[in-house]
Amino acid sequence: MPVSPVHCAPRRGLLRQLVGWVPALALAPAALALEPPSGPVLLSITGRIGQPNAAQRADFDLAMLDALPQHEVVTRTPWFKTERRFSGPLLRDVLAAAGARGKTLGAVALNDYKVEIPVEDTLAFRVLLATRLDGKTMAVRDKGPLFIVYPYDDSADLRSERYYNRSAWQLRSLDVR
Ligand SMILES: Nc1nc2c(c(=O)[nH]1)N[C@H]1C(S)=C(S)[C@@H](COP(=O)(O)O)O[C@H]1N2
Ligand SMILES: [Mo]
Repeated sequence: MPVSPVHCAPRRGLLRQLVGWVPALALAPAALALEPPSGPVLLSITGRIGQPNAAQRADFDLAMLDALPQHEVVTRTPWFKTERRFSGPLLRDVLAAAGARGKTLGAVALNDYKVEIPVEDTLAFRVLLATRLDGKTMAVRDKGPLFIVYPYDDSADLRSERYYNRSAWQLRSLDVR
């Protein structure tokens, strides 16, 4: 029996939703809706997010990032002569707080540097959304206030242009796609 397109339409919509969701890395949404920031917004997450706290986006101030579990990555980098200690939340936890569901992050920095970061990276590695360098917040002139840092000293693979390119300093926004 032929199925009319009218009958197919809603089913195709559902299927498209499932096809979109299942292979995408589903990051567990936070249990509660994200509170709005009270201080200056350092990071805006747009795109496929389930926990917005503003129109079409999840904004984070420093206090919100500090409220997430804190991690440290002590590593050499291409940017500094010596090993340095970066700290802040894991990028995966920031994405989870925004209820992000996607495969790719379109990162944009304050200097308009743009790069695409696979969400998979955030699950495979301890990718930090660094808020501090050696315990101190970073000024814009010191590549702050937010710096995406991979644990470069963990593997030779991470010490490559591929991952250095994805290490956006002066990060301002992430678009979840
Ligand atoms: N905000 C910002 N982040 C950035 C860049 C940039 O120009 N701006 N350059 C990227 C590239 S291409 C590399 S290899 C590394 C090192 O860049 P640098 O040599 O400009 O420090 O940082 C990455 N992160
Ligand atoms: Mo680069």
